[in-house]
Amino acid sequence: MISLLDYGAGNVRSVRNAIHKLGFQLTEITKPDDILAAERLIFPGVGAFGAAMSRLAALGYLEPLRAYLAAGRPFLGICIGLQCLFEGSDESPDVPGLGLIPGRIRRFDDGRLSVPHMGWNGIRRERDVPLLADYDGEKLYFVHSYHAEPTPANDEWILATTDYGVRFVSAVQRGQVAAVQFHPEKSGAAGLRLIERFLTGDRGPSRPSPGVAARRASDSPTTRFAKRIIACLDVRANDAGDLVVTKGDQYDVREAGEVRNLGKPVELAQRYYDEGADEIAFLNITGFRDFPLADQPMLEVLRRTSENVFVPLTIGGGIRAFTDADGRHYSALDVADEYFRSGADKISIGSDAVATVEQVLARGGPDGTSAIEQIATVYGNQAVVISIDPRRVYVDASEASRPGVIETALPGPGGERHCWFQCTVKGGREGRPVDAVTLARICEWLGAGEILLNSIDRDGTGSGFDLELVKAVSDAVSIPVIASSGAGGVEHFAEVFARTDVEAALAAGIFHRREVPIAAVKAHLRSLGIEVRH
Ligand code: 1PR
Repeated sequence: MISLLDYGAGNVRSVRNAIHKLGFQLTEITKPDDILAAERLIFPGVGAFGAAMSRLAALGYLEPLRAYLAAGRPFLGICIGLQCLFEGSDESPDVPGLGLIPGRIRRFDDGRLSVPHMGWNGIRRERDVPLLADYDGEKLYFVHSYHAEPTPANDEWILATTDYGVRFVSAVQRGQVAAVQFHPEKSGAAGLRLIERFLTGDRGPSRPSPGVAARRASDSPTTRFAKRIIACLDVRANDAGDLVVTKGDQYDVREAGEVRNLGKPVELAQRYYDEGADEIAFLNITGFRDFPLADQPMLEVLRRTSENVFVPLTIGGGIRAFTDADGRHYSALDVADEYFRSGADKISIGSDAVATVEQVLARGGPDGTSAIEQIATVYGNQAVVISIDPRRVYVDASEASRPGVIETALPGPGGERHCWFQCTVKGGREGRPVDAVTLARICEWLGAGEILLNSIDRDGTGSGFDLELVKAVSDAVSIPVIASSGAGGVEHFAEVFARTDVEAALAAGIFHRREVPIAAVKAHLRSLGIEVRH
């Protein structure tokens, strides 16, 4: 029997789904005594170090957990579940960790690389153990801003390390107590194999193990972080009321009066998982007008997808405060809670982020009540994506010095050589005064962990990403940016990665219409020496 230590701070649905998919039964830890009664304990930590430790203390879990670990009983910590085993973390300097492993958790602060470290990276095995016996050099999914440092004092614990500006600890084990910094439940087949190894116990390698010296030689000397390829599903009900994946041309999803229907959301997501998408995003594109918690089919799509798709899932649309017909008030956090409970790993905020930034600018600062701040506090910055829907607005040279205005190589209809990128809300229907660069900067400051950067001008055109827009935004922030809108062929992905610093590129139409397979995009990037996940 597997016991799951869910301290109620984040989404652990994907861990549950992975365990069920592997055919195991699961019980939940609901009281301190359950910890010592567990046969195998999984601790998927989510959110911040301090919040996790405080929550464990408040629930009375700390002492039984210490006793369980001290007895060396089977344990698998994931992400914060690894970090809590150390003595403390710079994330919450006053909160002690469990202190099982010597050393502190530090922030990534290389200054050049995006933080969080979000995406697919390798691991370099430092020890030959059954837990990693099936690992075959695949990349695994990481998402964290803090990392454990390898030191001589914790050397005997270190199973694997990973490079991201610095070399950090990506897996530890001593006896039956193990923990990993990556998310095996989000790392595709490679991650599921690792979880299965833990669940079945140390039954020895299933295939011949070459031994640690040979392993070290076969693992690359430094691990390499991959650019991500994301498939995006714009979802809405068609006129018959069926939930369909649709796709617009510059956000117009109707063709001959009908909502374009490109397939069923769950089936399409499964196809993209099978074809090697690194992430899948669902955008509930009418969420801005329909209350998403009333949209049970959309939540069901998420639940069903997350049962079989083991890469990160992002969902956006309608994340904002809402009062229903009975006068009941829901905060944006309530809406996000429901999306996370249904299987989302990240939520994306569109229109509400624009309203927030306008308020911040008007007030001269944040007040802690925005959806971004509230959701980031509970679920961590990495769980909050800002989806921006900008449109080019051309201006003449007299406005060149206004904030957000760039000189463009693509002149406007009147020959204008300057433009700015105007944020829109409600699916592009309404333009707002704030520009995309300012929006991205302020959202990062408020605690967003990633930017999904669309372009209404390029959406559905197949003419390539708007490189000027992508560069302007990605140069302005240090969180990861996903370039979106306009991919028409493999060369457009190569171009956006070669000419800007974005970490991910997203496409919809070419994947839905089977014009360009995800594998072809990755093969092309690999041929150019751009690192991708196999
Ligand atoms: O404002 O928080 O309710 O969120 C609404 C969300 O729905 C936003 O993320 C917004 O981008 C999205 N959305 C609203 N209306 C549309 C529409 O198309 N009419 N879709 C829409 C945005 C853009 C991308 C698309 C890329 C790539 N679609 O999702 O997938 O442009 O397409 P391509 O590769 O085919 O060019 P809120």
